[in-house]
Amino acid sequence: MRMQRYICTSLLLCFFTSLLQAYAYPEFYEYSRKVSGRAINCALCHSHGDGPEGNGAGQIGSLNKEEMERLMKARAAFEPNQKVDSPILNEFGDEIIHTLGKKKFLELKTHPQDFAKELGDAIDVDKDGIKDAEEFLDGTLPTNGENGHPLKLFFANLKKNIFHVIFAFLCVGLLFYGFAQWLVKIHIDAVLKEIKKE
Ligand SMILES: [Ca+2]
Repeated sequence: MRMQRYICTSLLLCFFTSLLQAYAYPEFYEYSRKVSGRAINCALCHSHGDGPEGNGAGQIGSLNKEEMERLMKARAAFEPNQKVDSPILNEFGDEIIHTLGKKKFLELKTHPQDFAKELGDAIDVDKDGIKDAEEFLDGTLPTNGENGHPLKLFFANLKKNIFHVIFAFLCVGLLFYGFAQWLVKIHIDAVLKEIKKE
């Protein structure tokens, strides 16, 4: 009886261990790291910077029942366009599964160079103006609006604030014009005074 209980417990443990297997997919961030030269890691797609394994917030070991249900639902989202809210993925990770579907995502493991193309240019979860597929290739974080390729961020911010920039230039231009006119008037007055003296 004790032996049967031991076997059952072991089997259950094996089952839950396989169920809880972390499923980090380093192929993607390793490719991003290779093409960008930047030190991107699990934080690219996961809630926790160290990835899904562990007991920290956003890691497998800390999930409660409701979070486990969300995790299982996300892992079963094999086809695209399903609502995904995985507790171990960040917003970008959720969006990948939503856009591609788990099946397509797993297929891309063997050719991560096609990941950006498949993801397309419709997603920008941090709304910094740089598409997430580009951020993947640039090795920057799609979930951090202040983390991006410096030049792309500059132009994206310029585009976002173009009316403010134009207005600021107009104000500065008018200020300089007024100042120049004032200097010209002072000069003319001084010349006229000199003429009158003569
Ligand atoms: Ca972005």
